[in-house]
Formats: sequence, C-alpha cells, structure tokens
Amino acid sequence: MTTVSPWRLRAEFARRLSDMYGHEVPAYTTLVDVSHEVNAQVLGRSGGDAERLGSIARVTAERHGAIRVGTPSELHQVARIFGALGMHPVGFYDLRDAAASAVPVISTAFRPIDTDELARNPFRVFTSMLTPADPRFFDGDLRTRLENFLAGRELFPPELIELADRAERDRELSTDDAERFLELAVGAFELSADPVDKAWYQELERVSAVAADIGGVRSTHVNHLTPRVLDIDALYQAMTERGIEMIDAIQGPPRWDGPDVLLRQTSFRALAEPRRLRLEDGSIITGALRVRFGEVEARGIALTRKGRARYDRLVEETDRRDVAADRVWREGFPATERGLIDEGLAWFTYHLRDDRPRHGRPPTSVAGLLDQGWIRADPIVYEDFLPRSAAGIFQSNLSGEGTRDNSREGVRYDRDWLAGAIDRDIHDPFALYERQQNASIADVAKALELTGPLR
Ligand code: OOG
Ligand code: NI
Repeated sequence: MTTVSPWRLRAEFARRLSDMYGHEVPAYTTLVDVSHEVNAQVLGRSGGDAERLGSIARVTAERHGAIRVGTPSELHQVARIFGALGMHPVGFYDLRDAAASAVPVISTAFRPIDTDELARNPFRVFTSMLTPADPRFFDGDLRTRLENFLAGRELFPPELIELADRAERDRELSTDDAERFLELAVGAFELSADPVDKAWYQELERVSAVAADIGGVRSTHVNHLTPRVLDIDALYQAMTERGIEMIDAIQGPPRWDGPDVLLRQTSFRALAEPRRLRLEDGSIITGALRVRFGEVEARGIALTRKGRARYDRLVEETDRRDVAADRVWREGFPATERGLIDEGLAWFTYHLRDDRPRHGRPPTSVAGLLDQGWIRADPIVYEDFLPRSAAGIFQSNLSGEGTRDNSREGVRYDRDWLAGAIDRDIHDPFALYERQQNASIADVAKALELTGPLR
C-alpha cells in the first residue's frame, strides 16, 4: 500500500490552501505573481548569493498562514491537525500588550523544527487564540455570552481530528486517507457561506475587530497567506505601481547595507468580501466584511538572545531619536556576518571548507578556524515571527481601534499555560537554533579530531 509521509502531507496542504485562498482573495494571486517576478530578478542580479538564506525552490514554495481560534480546546484541535503535518508549536507571543489598539489574543506558531524537514517544506502557521477572560477588553456579561457562543460551535469535524491523530501516531496515512484528510483540513479553513449574526458581530466589533472575526462567526478561516520575497523593497514598489495600496511601512529592520536579519514584512488591506448577514428579524441580506488581507515577507538571519536584545534596543532607539532607522543601525549593528559572529549576535552552522589547509594543526576556536580558512559559516534563517511586527500587521488591518480599559488588570498567560492548554511542549525558538549551531560545531570538531571543546 502506498502511504503519504508528514512532509508530503504538509507540502500538499500548503499548496491546496494556497489554491483555495487564491480563489477567495484574488489579490493574493497578484502578490504571489509579483513575488515570483521579484525573486527571479534578484536571482538574475545576485546569482548564488540570492540563495544564501534558502534555495530558490524553498523560497518559491514558502508560505506562512495566519489563523485565529476562540478557545483552548479549539487550539488543542489545531495542534493535532498540524501535528499530522509535522508542524510543532514554537514560541509564545502575547499581542495584547504589543498592540496599542485592542488585539485580545495570545499566539504561537506551528512549524517544522528539524533542518531537513524545514528544507523539504517550511510551511508555518501563526495561530492566535482569543482571550475572553481578559477584563481590559470584555466585561463579565460579554465574556459569558462569548464563551457560551464559542463552546457551542464546532470548527473541525470529528473525522478530521481522528485522521489527524492517526497520521501523527503512524507518521503516515494511506493515499485514500490522506486525500480525505486534506479535503477536510482545507475545507475547515475556507470562508463559510453561513450567515453571520449581524448584531452579535457588531457588538463584538465595538470591542475589537479581531474579537468579531474570531467570536462573531461559527467557523474559522485563513486570515492571510504570506509568500516570501527576496527583495521586499522592490516588491513594495511593484505592488504600489500596480495600484495596490500598501500599509505605510515595512515592519521590522530597515533596509540597510549590512546583513539581513530576522524578518521584514508588509501588507495591504484586502477588499471587503461579500458575506451573508442575518438581521434581528431573521431575514438574510448580503453585506460585506473587511477582515482579510495580503502580506509578504523577507527573511533574514536568526539572532541569538543577545542579538535580539540588540534589535529591540535599536527599534526603541529609532522611535526615540527620530532619525532614519538605517542610521541607527549603522551606528549600532555589525555591518558584516563576521561581525555578527564575533559579537555572538546571530546563529550560523559551520562546515569544513574544501580548500582548507592540508597540513598543520587546526586552531581550537571557531574564530581561529574561520580566520585560517578551515571552515565557513552559513547563516541560519529566521523561521519565527516578531511580536511587534505581528501587532503592527494586526493593527494596520483593523477597521477600528476597538476599546480597552487599561485601568483593569489583565489576565496573565505564558508559555507554560499555553503548553498545558494544548497538552504539548511549546518549543523555545532560541533553543532550536542553538541546537542546530552546536550540532554543526560538534561535526567540525569531530572531523578535525579536536579533542577539547571548540570555542
Ligand atoms: C496574525 C498576525 C501576525 C505575522 O506575520 O506577523 C502575522 C493575524 O493577523 O492573525 O501573521
Ligand atoms: Ni502573517
């Protein structure tokens, strides 16, 4: 019997989700087309250098999605569906405090974690969960009604969850089961044609547009799918020339002459989509809701904790000093990959060079081996998200600010709480990158027969 492995299931799921979303949101197809054009230009211009942070095959297929659910048990089901696709929860994001307007959610990202799995298909999904218990956004009465509404809906058919559990346990599905799983999984993230209760939706919308998108309907849907581009400034320009109005800024690090690090993202507001609305007298009308959008991203090198602290400081400094961000960066950030290594700011894997010296004793430090041409450093690409950018992306696409009462104490959530809710470990992104770097250093030490620890 032929079977389908998790990574094939993941790649096929990503492909079908992309086809489905392209039908629902035509501007997404334009974005993907323009991204491919830009990537081809960069490849033509920079050749092999363009592939330093991922092969063109990987980058072309690469997407992240964003979904939003209402309860811990819905999130638990999501974790099982993504578990079938070899995607694991990584990182904890609290967007309630990262955003100035009302974004009452906490989030994690489901993604592959092993290097070879990432190389096969790096599909990731930023997944947010509503926090109705947070009194800064919801009073007691609204909280109760919202929780009751959420408890009464079913986002995922039991057959889908059953197939997901089997796929994760056996690490494969038969071709027939895989087909059924994909059909149900993609279907679960399609925009529903069921009428939306207009009064309920609007009541939530006054509190937060995100709360309405999540808790105002009886189903879930992909909020956006994001292609990866090699030159996001060129993309921004090309989309603007096509008459698509982008948000006013690219989120994340500025364009500058030094190495690309972390993540740069930008988005545009999608058009309002026709949705069926149910009025209080029971009649159904066709209205329009504007919640979904297009987003695109460029990925750079993953930073260490120290590098990330530096990044956060430069962001804060840029806000405070009111000078151009690239100037703040030139003053405060290494302009070369080697500078990042020497200051311990970014993650790399190390590999023996083919043209390394054939005689003499190799030095016993990474810096020494690099200096004397024994090894080379390949950057590790950042596979995760940035809370401030995520908040910016949420915010710039909301219809209104919503309301929040900052005089009330928020409810605390953290990584452990989330792990308990979905009954799975939530991986620490830094630990994953560190493991990858350490494994490569251990390989080098072994190949060079270095006995002591390589520094
Ligand atoms: C998620 C927003 C965060 C990103 O790329 O930072 C995100 C959402 O809008 O649901 O997708
Ligand atoms: Ni996104």
